[in-house]
Amino acid sequence: MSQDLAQKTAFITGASSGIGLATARAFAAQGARLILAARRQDRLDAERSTLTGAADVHTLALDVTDHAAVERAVAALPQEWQAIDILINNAGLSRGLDKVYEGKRQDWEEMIDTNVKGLLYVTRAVVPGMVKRGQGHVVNIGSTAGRMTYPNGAVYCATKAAERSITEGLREDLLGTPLRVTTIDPGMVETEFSEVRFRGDKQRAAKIYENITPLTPDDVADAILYAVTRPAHVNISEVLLTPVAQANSLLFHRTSKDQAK
Ligand code: NDP
Ligand code: 8X3
Repeated sequence: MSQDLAQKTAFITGASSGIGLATARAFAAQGARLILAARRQDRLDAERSTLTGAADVHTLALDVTDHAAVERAVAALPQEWQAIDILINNAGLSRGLDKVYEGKRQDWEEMIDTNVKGLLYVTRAVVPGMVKRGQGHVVNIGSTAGRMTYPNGAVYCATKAAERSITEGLREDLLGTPLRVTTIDPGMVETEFSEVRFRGDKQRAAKIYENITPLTPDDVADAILYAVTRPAHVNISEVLLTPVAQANSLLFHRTSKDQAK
């Protein structure tokens, strides 16, 4: 029997934009209860009206890089929000496209603190409760970048390779419990990702998605929905999805010769 999300409680990090927001909407349509976290709580609250069908919504201003804040926020959840069934570790970012020997330390730290340490902090705060209750599903958002490194992207790619290892290790560590662990690894998805990478340079960001049809955040949300609604004995370990015009981290087919990367 496939799993029903109605009244299930899902905690989604990075829900103020892109894949996280699309996932919140997809889960809402299935009647889920949503804990939505991001640094921009105003954005989360502004999106409430788009979460059609959600059984209930709780928003949290949370910076996943702040381990004390993560622990506090999870411990302080109101009683009726404490039993988290599904954790979507989606919060993440890239900064810059630079050669390793020319990269900026601040960019490296931000990517590693968010994509690796932030994922660990949230997992550490949420998963013990799942183990205690004997129920839970952790979905981590990886990337094609974690499977093949591209030039000028070594540190971002390394954070997604770390996500892959951590997901694998978590699955091993939870063996013998009913918990499930999945990594969803998208290729190019049009979100605010590139605008964040290029620190607000919209023109440079737009070039990434030129002459190619990228994935949409809804495409990724659909894959997440598939993974979490399989029967309880089925673990979807990994989903790798790319636009048809992308073979891997390095190979894209653009309708013009302009290569953005
Ligand atoms: P967006 O920039 O649209 O969304 C990123 C989200 O992460 C935002 O909601 C942002 O919220 C949140 N976030 C960033 N830093 C923090 C933080 N320190 N604490 C809490 N929340 C944070 O990008 P995407 O939707 O594309 O990215 C989502 C995930 O998907 C990331 O892990 C990314 O690496 C991954 N991914 C993206 C791909 C793409 O091509 N777009 C492809 C493969 C994977 P706020 O700023 O409000 O805190
Ligand atoms: C995001 C996709 O190719 O920009 O993980 O790294 S890519």
